[in-house]
Amino acid sequence: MRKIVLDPVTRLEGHLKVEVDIDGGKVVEARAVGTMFRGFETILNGRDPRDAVPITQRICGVCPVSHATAATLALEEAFGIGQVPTNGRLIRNIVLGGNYLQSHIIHFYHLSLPDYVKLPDNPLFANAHKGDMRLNAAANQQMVDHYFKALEIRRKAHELVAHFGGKMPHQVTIVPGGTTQIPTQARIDACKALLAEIAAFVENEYQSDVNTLATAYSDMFQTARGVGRMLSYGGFPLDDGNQKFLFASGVNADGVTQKVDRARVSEDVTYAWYDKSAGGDPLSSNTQTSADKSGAYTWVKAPRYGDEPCEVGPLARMIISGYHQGGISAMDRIVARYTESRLVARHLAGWLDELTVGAPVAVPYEIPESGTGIGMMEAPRGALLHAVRFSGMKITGYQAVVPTTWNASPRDAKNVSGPLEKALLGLEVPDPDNPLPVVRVVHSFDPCLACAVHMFQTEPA
Ligand code: NFE
Ligand code: MG
Repeated sequence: MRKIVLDPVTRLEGHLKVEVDIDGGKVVEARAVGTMFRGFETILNGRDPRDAVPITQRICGVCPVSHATAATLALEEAFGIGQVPTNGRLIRNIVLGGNYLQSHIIHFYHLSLPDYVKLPDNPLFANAHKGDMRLNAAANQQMVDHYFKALEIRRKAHELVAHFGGKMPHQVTIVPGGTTQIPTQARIDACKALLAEIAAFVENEYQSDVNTLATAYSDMFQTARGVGRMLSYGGFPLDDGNQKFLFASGVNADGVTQKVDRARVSEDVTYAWYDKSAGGDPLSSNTQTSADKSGAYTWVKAPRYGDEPCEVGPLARMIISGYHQGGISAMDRIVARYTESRLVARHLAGWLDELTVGAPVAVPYEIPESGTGIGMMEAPRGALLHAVRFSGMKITGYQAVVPTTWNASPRDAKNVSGPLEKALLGLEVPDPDNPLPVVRVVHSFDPCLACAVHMFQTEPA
């Protein structure tokens, strides 16, 4: 038996530690460990409910749009705001869509490719992985060229977002009632020009690079199935009445999709460093820590639907929406992220066309003295829920149940693992001195621990 500790295992986004025990060339035990406590939910207590929109964005520099949106939706429910104007809906889709594209491009090219491609002999890549790099020299070089081009394209996606959302990573225009940015023809034209370049990259380079990777590493279609239960809250409204969404909502297992009942979403804290009161329904739970709790091993709570762990993210969305032909595996996650990027790029063009120059983007509203609300949406990494309660115009409780919290969830009261832990169990690791297969599986989920643990503690827990 050999214990391997990868810490951190994520390239950019936060601090995920993964521990695996390997016996007979296979993973027999896996633990996903969130090593940071951040306490955003605690920071919100006592503040004006509207502060949730700017403050929760700071949870993460990769997906601030999603936290702004989820907070906004939660407040809209609490404030009794119904429909936002067409322009408001479209601008939210455009800002989120641009953010999806930058997020998926950075995942494929900058967070994943280094697991599969030999990077240049350059001090920047001095710690790159070795071994099992299967592409021939020409294919490898093309991927490396696209690694650098993707940095440019990703910058353009940020620019697109900035036109209607504000400069990344601070989206200042998403507010309860709609948005604050009234469309001008100049901004629409600028976004269209940026989108043309981004979409061409997605349809050409990204598509062919995903195919190349999927062909060379086709065995990755047989690995890392995880829990097999997929969850999506639904994303990108296509009409003003919120009847039609680009991504459907649903819970899917064994080929059957059921409607999502938000009352069934809860968090378990049996193995997380929190007090019992921090578990349960996000509308009534809290973020009370318990750093000395025996048996606990992570700052990540364990979200459950009913009693079940669920995988969230592009693969879940593509399966539930009927866009994914394959199965559930590490490579299916990479392919689904591409499928989704193409869909979003194509729809972005339509949303830009649908905007009406000068037309309203928001509706006025009154703020009640007290209330509760839940906002549910799809962030690039999956299903995101914010729950707010306030009275006397002060927040009395705020909970965020975040995509990576679902995917990197620890065991629950029934000792059942979350998707990432489960995906690692049974994985073949022929050379324990080079646990590259483990890294590939972890990265297929595109984990973001900044989001998942949403105060940095300078002393070890
Ligand atoms: Ni920090 Fe995030 C996304 C959210 S994931 S990237 O997408 O919400 O846990
Ligand atoms: Mg939380």
